[in-house]
Amino acid sequence: MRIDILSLFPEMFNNVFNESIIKRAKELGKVDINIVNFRDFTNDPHNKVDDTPYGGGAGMVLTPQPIFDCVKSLRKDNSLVILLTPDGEVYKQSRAYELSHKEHIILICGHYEGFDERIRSICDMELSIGDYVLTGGEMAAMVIVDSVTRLLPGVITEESHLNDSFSGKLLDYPTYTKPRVYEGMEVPEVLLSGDHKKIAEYRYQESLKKTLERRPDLLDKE
Ligand code: 6GU
Repeated sequence: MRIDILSLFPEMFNNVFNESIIKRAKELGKVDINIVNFRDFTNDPHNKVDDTPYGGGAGMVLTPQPIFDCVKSLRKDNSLVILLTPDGEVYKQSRAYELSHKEHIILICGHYEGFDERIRSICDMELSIGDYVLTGGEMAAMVIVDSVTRLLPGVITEESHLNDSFSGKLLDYPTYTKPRVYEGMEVPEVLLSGDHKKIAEYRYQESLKKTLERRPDLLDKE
C-alpha cells in the first residue's frame, strides 16, 4: 500500500513513522509512506498557502491552488483522496479495515482556521478522529496510518487483530502474564488450567461483561 500525506509540517511525522509497527511495516515493504509539503506546489511568489476569509472572520484559510495541484500530481486511477477535518465522518475500526484494502491513499491535513470549501470537491471521503478539535490534521493522519498499517497482511500476526476491541462488537478480555501473584493480586485460576474451551468461554464472558459496563452502545450496533 502507498500512503501520501499532504502537510505543511512534514517533520511532525518523523518519530511516529520510524518506530515500532509502522517502522517494521515500512522495512518489510508492506507500506510506502510519503510526506508531501504542499507549500512546494504554491504558485504564490511569496510561497503563501493561505489567505483571509471572504466575508470576514478570524484566522487564515488554506487556498485551493496548492492542494489541487499537489493532489493532481499524485492521484492515480486507484487513489482514494481523504480530507482530514473535524466535520468529517467519525473514524471507526470498520473504516480502518476498508482502507487497509486500498492500493493508494492520499491524506490531506487541513491547518490553521480552515480550508477553502472548494477543496472538498477533489476528495472522495472526509474523516474526523473524534469529537474534539485539533490544531491540524497531522495527528489524525498518524492515527489513521497506524490503525491501517497494523491491519496489512503480514505486519502483525492475524490473531492479534482478530481479537482486538472493536473488530467484533466486544471490548478486549483481560490479559495477564508472569508472575502468578503480584502485590497480592492473583491471575484467574482458569487461565492456568490448560483447558482451552474453558479459557475461551471465560474470555468471552469477561469481554461481554466489560462491554456491558463500559460501552453498551457497541452492543446496539447492526
Ligand atoms: Cl481530522 N482534524 C482536526 N483539525 N481536528 C480534528 C480531526 C481532524 N478529528 C478530530 N478533530
